[in-house]
Amino acid sequence: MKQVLVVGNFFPSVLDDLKKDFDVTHMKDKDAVKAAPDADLAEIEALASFGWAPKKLIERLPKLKLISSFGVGYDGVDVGFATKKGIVVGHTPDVLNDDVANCAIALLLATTRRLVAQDKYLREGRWVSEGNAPLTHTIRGKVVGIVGLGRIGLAIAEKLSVFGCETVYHSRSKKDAPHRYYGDLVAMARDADALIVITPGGAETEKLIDRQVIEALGPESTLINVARGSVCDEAELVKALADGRLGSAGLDVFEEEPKVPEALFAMDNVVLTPHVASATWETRQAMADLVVENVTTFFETGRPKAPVPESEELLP
Ligand code: NAP
Ligand code: 8YV
Repeated sequence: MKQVLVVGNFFPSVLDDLKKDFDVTHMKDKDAVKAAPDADLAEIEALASFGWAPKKLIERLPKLKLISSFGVGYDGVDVGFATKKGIVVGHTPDVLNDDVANCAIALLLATTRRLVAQDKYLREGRWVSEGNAPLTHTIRGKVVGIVGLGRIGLAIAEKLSVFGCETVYHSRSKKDAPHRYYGDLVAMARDADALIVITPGGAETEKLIDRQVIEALGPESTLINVARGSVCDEAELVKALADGRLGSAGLDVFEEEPKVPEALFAMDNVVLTPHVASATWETRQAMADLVVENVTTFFETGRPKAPVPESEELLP
């Protein structure tokens, strides 16, 4: 029987389903893997993890053929090194588009309508002592710039149309989409009332949202980041919010999760969520099922159900 290493707190169904066809070793976290003797890893042919497969781990798995990663983003997988070693990578695209897009829209509305601050205002008794809470801003008629019009970006654009927003977008290449394309991100930020960032993480997009983009967005506008913390220059973002050079922000992702800059905690113009955009029972189950399917289809057919593009050169 082929050996599969499962790392992390997966739903029990993942272990139960894999055990039907494979000899499964479960390690609860990265530290358990780091502490495991090499002999325990010597026969492993597939790895299932929460987006974690650095070069150091891959080097310790001499028979590895497949990495099945939970999550659509695989910036924590050294896909370049894996591909060089002939190791295929699978991930969990599409099944999470709807919930991640919902979270982006929820953050946009919660931030522009100051929902968290309004809730606090009421609970603190200020409605009674000070009267009606301050007015906020509508998103109807506003220009929303999507940074990364991929699977999730398109789902966000579709939902934005219901709210009467004008959607524009930036990515490296122009898409076949009915929205205005900006090759220049700073120009888009200048024209937009809000940016929603939904690109992959990793070196290519590191600090794509830098001081220049933040300042072009400006004091009346909103930044929503549901991509990766690395995509935004967090220190610049915190400074711009504190100085009033950026109007507001809704953030699901951070540079050093689970650490979040404490300066943000006191800001009423900021809404924070702990990397939960895909975190519904339904979507997480669909992602878990796809992690299993990637392993089973790979060993049956030579192709995981959802390979990352970089693995295509290795596949039949
Ligand atoms: P996707 O379909 O591959 O779309 C990614 C988009 O980003 C593409 O339009 C791509 O277009 C653009 N892009 C890539 N590199 C870029 C760059 N350097 N500059 C500008 N645009 C760039 O991916 P997806 O399925 O929509 O997922 C996107 C990302 O969302 C994931 O990789 C993950 O990081 C994040 N995510 C976060 C959560 C969460 O819980 N917060 C959940 C799911 C996903 P071009 O190639 O033309 O540039
Ligand atoms: C996952 C995500 O929850 O899919 C992604 O890229 O960021 C989230 O949906 C996260 O990767 C869990 O490991």
